[in-house]
Amino acid sequence: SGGGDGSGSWPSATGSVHITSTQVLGSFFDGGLKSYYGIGDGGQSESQDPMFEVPNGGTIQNVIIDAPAGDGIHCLGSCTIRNVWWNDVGEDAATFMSSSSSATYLVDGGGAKSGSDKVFQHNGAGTVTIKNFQVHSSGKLYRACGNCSSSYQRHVVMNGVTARSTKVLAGINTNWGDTARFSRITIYGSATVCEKYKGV
Ligand code: ADA
Ligand code: CA
Ligand code: CA
Ligand code: CA
Repeated sequence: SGGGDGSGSWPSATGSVHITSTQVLGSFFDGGLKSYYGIGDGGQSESQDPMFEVPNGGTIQNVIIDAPAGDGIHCLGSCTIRNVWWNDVGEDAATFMSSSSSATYLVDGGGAKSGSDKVFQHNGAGTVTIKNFQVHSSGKLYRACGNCSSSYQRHVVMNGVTARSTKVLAGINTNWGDTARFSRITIYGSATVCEKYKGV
């Protein structure tokens, strides 16, 4: 917490919760900064179950996610992910899935470590905002899906992000009109800020 730019201190868990199936949340869930773990194998196989499914308009906050973390958080529509900390990202950390071009997904505070490939995976339409967030030892902080069956236009706004040992901040498909905006970015080591792809 603190900092406002993703430079705050990484929290310790207040307890731990082993889950064995996806937690299908209501419109508001506060995890009390406990550690949740137990879905999937911690590796990169696709189609692992998510840890948490958040409904359209829902908020998940104050959660620590530990391995194995499966497919992370799924936002079925607009959502807020506030002060959520991934100690070891699973296949990815969260997936944004709305079919509406006006969907807004907000990641506010928190951080992610050890995402072998992607942290935030944008498969639906709309705009992902990532603010006051830190990422360590990961591939891409954000990727607009390059091969999903719906070639939506996808947008990302990063405001107050600190990256360490991370290869790429955003990967977007310029042929589909995706956009990425950056402000208050701090990079330790080297990173590509925006990698442009051709979606297929
Ligand atoms: C890979 C895959 C995509 C999608 C994504 C995900 O990037 O190529 O089609 O499945 O993973 O949602 O994890
Ligand atoms: Ca994937
Ligand atoms: Ca990992
Ligand atoms: Ca995934």
